[in-house]
Amino acid sequence: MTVMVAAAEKAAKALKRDFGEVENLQVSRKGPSDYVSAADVKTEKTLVAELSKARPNFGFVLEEGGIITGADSEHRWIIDPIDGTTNFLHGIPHFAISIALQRGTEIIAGIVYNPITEDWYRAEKGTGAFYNNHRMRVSAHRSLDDSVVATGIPHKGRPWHEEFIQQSQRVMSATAGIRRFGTASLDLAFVAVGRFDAYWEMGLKPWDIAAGILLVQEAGGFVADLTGPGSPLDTGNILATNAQLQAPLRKVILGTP
Ligand code: LIP
Repeated sequence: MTVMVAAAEKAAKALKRDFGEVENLQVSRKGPSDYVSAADVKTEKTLVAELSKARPNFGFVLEEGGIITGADSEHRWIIDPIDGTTNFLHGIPHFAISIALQRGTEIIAGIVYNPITEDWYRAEKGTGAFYNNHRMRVSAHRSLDDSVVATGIPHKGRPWHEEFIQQSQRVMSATAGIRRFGTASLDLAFVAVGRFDAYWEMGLKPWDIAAGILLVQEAGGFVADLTGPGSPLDTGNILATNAQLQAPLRKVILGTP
């Protein structure tokens, strides 16, 4: 945990400066997109360098750099340097550095850090989850009527458009509201801290959700694949809820009896 936090802190310094610059670039004709891709790569490089210094043998699964196999084949870091890139690109201060540590197939530690609000969400397997220095618990809402449910909306170039429309139509008539904030790792962190009662999305990558999955589990919630028995880390389709809503919400999303 110390190693992960130190790496994220180091990478966040430059990322904050880059975000300030992106806000200025919004009004320029060329726009900030090349600049943001460079910030993504630079942040990832800092994280890889810092984590490698502390744990030279661990491997990596990286959003930008792909898979790096380590001498220690048991351990690998799963990293999204800027989760919520579209928010970052548009000057919306809701994005995060997400780092998970996997041992074998199990996620054993994770952090999600929003460098703008300076909020930390952290968990280690078996020892609970923390929001800054407070212990996190998922919400206690038992009924879908009272529940606020987060999701991700597929966009141009992504599959599942038709399915999402059907799903959200069912969810909107069964719950207190749907939210789309644009950063999967923070959506999961918000479930863990009890702000959202649940979150579902399809077509995600392991680096979007690896750390967030552990946050929800260690905060007393449930995470599963949306449709089948597989792991959302493999399928990319996720349903994360508090302790009560997993089965009823799944039925509503999928429209099953
Ligand atoms: C993004 C997610 C977001 C999801 C997007 C995308 P990126 O990750 O966090 O919530 O809806 O489709 O995958 O690309 O910004 O790291």
